[in-house]
Amino acid sequence: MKAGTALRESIAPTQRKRMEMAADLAVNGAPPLFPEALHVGRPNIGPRAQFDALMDEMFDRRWLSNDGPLLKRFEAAICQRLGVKHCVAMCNGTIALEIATRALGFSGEVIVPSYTFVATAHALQWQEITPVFADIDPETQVLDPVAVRKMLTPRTTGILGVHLWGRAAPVEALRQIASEHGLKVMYDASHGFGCTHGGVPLGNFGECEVFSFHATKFFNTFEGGAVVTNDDALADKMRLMRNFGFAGYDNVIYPGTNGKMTEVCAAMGLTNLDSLSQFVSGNLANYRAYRAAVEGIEGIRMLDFDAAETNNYQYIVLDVGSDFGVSRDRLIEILHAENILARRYFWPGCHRMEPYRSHYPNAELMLPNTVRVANSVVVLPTGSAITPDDVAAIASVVRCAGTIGK
Ligand code: T4K
Repeated sequence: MKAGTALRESIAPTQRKRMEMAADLAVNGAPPLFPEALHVGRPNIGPRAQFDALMDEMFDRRWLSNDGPLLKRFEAAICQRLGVKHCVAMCNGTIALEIATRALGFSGEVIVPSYTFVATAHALQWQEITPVFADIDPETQVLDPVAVRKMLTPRTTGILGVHLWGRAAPVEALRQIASEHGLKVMYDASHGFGCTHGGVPLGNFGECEVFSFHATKFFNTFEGGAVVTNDDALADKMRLMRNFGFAGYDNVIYPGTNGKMTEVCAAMGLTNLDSLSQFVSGNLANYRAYRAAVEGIEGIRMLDFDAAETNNYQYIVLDVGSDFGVSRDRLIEILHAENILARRYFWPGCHRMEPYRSHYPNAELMLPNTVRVANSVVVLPTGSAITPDDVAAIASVVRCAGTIGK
């Protein structure tokens, strides 16, 4: 299969139902616009023959895991692409976060956004480090440095910023806060593979950065993740931690865990790395199609990617304002009825998930922007399984939904 080929039998745009009035909507009894579900997070997959050739190599070699040759090639390829010194590949992004935060010596309290996937907070909580939630900037949807300053206490040891949607956290301001208070900063760059800040690839900021290579990410290794860093000692420590603390046969010098990436996953990574430019161009075409199609819909704002940076365009994020025709949640119901499985990422915010909801019942008082954004965001399908024609059809549902109640 060619990279980027759509898997779904698509209905010719001319045969699709017209979306002109409320009666055209599936929630009102009309047939759904799409016969099969359109997902957010359909994997981008490179050429199967390339992957198969690597699998043949692997089976012939009978080397399946534990620092195998494909893993080494994969780590070297990541370093080269990002311009970082070290890549420590892992079995998933969550374990990579746990290992990175532990290797940095985080303890006590660490400041994180609440508006992120829950794994960012859980990676800390799992190690009995307290995630302290700071508010976001409502425009960029990443940490607000002013809010970060408000959450500092004598127990704060670090800041874990998130490059949400592939948009860089305010790295310069966070560096400044960290240096004033003797803190360490690292980033959850799970959404940011292939994106830059000031022309520098994400992966080069803070003490280290963590990527998720989960199936739903712009770049995937089935499951997988990595910590990248320019710090030699930190990389050595994380390599030990990833492999039970083994420093050679029978010699354990550290309390480690099992964070290893398999050869199968490394092979998927090597395959997909070669197709990244096709994945980006598909995403970019969809992003432009969405921009054009939602333009002028009252109450809908689509998040921009900064054209001065390199972006992966993996997330299509709409902000549904109070002047839109229906509520955000009703829009989601309308889209789902059409087989468009839009998501409310990252509703309701980590602070309203357990155990944080019970630990900090009043957290919301410090998180007004998080609450507003989490209540108004809709993430729409894109990626190599979606075409610009699909995008136009999806946007026609949003436009039609907006006319209800007006
Ligand atoms: N930090 C951040 C900021 C993250 O976003 C994530 C992961 C992490 C840390 C942790 O990294 P990992 O430990 O996961 O490497 C998904 C993913 O499971 C999760 O990896 C991801 N973030 C999060 C944003 O999304 P769900 O609960 O939304 O997954 P699910 O099963 O609903 O899948 C999403 C859609 O993708 C489905 O509608 C179907 C489609 N899909 C999914 C898979 C797995 C496919 O079409 N094919 C597939 O193989 O969490």
